[in-house]
Amino acid sequence: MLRNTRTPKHVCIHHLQPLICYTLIFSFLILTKSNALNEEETVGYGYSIRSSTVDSPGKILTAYLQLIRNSSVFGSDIQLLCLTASLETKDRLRIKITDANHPRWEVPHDVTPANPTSPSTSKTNVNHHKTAVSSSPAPTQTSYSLSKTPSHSASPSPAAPPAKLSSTPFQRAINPALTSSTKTREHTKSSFKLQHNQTLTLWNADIASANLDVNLYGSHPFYMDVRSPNGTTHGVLLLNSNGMDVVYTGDRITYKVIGGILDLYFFSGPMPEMVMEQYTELIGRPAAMPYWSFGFHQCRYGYENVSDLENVVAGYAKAQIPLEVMWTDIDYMDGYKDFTLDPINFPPDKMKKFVDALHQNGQKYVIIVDPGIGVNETYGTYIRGMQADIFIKRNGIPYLGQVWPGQTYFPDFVNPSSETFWSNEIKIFHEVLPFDGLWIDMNELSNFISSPPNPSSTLDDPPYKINNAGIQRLINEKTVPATSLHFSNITEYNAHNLYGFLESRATNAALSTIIGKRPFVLSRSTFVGSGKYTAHWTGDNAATWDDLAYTIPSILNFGIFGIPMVGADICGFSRDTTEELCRRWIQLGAFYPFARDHSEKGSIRQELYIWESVAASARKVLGLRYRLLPYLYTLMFEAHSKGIPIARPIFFSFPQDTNTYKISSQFLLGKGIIVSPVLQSGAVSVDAYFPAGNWFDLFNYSHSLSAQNGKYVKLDAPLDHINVHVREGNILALQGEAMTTQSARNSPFQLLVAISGRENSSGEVFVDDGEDVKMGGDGGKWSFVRFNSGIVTNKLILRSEVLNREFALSKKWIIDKVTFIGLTKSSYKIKGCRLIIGTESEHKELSTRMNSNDNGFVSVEISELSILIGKE
Ligand code: MIG
Repeated sequence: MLRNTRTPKHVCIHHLQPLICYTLIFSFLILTKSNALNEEETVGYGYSIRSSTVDSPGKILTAYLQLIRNSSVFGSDIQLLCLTASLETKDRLRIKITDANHPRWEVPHDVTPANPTSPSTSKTNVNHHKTAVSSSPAPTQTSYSLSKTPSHSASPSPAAPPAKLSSTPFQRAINPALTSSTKTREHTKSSFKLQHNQTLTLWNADIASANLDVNLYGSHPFYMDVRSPNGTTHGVLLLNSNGMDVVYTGDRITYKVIGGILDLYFFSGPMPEMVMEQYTELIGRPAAMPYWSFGFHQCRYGYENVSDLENVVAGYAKAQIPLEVMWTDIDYMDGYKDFTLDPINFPPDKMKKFVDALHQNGQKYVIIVDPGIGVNETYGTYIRGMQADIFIKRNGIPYLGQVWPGQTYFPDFVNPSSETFWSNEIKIFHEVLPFDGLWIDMNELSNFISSPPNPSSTLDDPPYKINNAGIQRLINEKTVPATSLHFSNITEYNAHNLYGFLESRATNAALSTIIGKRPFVLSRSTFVGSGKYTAHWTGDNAATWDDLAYTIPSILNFGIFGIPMVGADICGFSRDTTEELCRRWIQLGAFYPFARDHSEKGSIRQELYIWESVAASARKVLGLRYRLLPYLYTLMFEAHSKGIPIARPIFFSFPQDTNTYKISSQFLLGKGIIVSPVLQSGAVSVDAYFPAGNWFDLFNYSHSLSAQNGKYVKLDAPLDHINVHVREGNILALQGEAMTTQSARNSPFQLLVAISGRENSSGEVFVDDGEDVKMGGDGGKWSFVRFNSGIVTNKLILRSEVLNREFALSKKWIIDKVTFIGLTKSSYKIKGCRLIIGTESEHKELSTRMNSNDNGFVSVEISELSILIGKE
């Protein structure tokens, strides 16, 4: 691939973007037809600028690009392209390139609103979007180079020579001089940072996440780019739902997209958290999750009957391990048909009694449903689906696939009538069994059979073969064929990657109406914006030490994709786990945002009480998790209002510490808690990285470590211990340990104040009833408290500011203990503490206890307090 020989035209859009100038260098509009072509052969292809205008006072640039020369590779070329570059907000630049004369498939506006002004929860249906759809694979390819230069740079530095591009309908190279870059796609990877020279394929597929480096269940063509030395961060989304290969070589990214348009969004940051705010402003803020969903979940594929379920619940109670949610996989169904109960093993009366008992105990129940509806003339759901005519079609009749129930039809969630159908089925079944949430699996779509391509179309077997399943598997394999049709003749070819998104949306809407509370949906397949409706688990991992380690990058990725409620199957899904692995896995899994133990049918049982050593670890780590529930829930609120993930890569809080960029074995919860798990068999210590600051062990406040500039520390990690530290400068609101989140919420709050020598400490807590459909917002029943602490003239001060205090006061929550850690003896003398939260009259009978530890830090505990939360 070559630069064309015309005089380069630099179109610098610095009048559009005051801070950063994204410079499009059109000299790089080049031919890219085929990597089979050598340099001479490619000379003279590509596009040239025919005209360009800037309007709406410097906000929109429009350019028409004329094809220079036709090429026969992949069919005919688009003759004229229209490029628009617009500054949609002060920190979002959109560059859209499409066929100037013929409409092409675009991701519908109700999936990702084109110009959202605020977090979008409003929804219309896909079909309201009338963009006509081109049914042929995109026949044109372009490439350009993008460089980030200071806004006043007169002559942008020439981009590095583009990497050789393989032939593809639509492709472009971006050269953002990547220093460090995090993900685009759902792929299991050993590292969080993107490695050089790899192809990331996006085509949603039922491929177990135990497989490295192949396309999995979801598609997220988004990456975050963090640059040393300052940690300046930006994000880039290619909003496109078609199949694609994304090739990353280290200095450039090439998108090889087999349909749709090129619709790029650049989010200017410049901090990671700001990129998340900007990204989720466009794609939608993550859904609020109910308080109970932060408890511990137990699932298994292969529970045999109701008494099996009852015994598991009893096993947890007996072992005194918290169990919040019991789950059931497809085993409960009659012949694997959705919305039915196996009359022998899971009969309705016994099941109802079981669920009622869970509810009486403050516990919850979640069941699985698959999209495929069994073709069976005596099955109500099937009959109603046929009557409503909502199944995906091929050749004019419903497409016949095969999944668990045997022959199946698939509801077409593009069709608004499908939402009505689906909601009605959920409602009918909820009357039989009052479940609390739904788990939607197999929605890639997964199909046990592969239908042959339709010979009269190129869609089922397009000329450019994306690297599906790592072997350029036909895109038709094990899914619904690409020539199938959705509502208003939208092809599966275009809508394939949206299926899980659309099913999540329909399921979320149904649950909020039917249950009338905040919905809990767990979806396997996701797309850009799925976080608005669903939580996610990372799918079928295996019970191996490698898989344990991979869960960290996978979970961090989903936070960045705007799906903060994410977890991996604790103790491993497939294969037999071991006592040691399961023990280490619950130690880590207790700090996943979504914590669920799940295993495959036929594998050995792995409930946490099976081994005494695992049970002991579970009590310890879930004890800490439950104490942290107010903190986790406050992070949920932050995610819901700003899009910032719950579990974060370390660079989120320390973007200037370049050592953090490559870390895939530790992560942050919020801004101040670092989790440093053991990921190797037999290990009893861990080499953990600590960015600058004083860090305090959350299990034992008297231990601490000090990293002046950021350093690796070898920490003891005996078999019963995981290292979890809080950094100086943070205040955590904690509650007591309990067997359910409901009883934990009734215990008094305690504050942990990690005093810092360099800054005031701060922390916040959001409280509401935990299940109102809405979280926060106007007139809502919630309170928000911000705590601040510091040392002023030898006095230790703690203050709070409360928003909407009526709600907290009505609950009569109190703080009964405040612990300060990190006071240094040398710098001042402690003569008792003056504690101010609201009025001083609140500190009547204080009992204080002072401890000092080996590192010279002092901790002070003030107990027997009864400070009302919300009182000023
Ligand atoms: O074909 O429902 O990823 O969690 O246990 C397998 C059975 C279907 C795949 C899910 C897994 C679940 C399993 N499902």
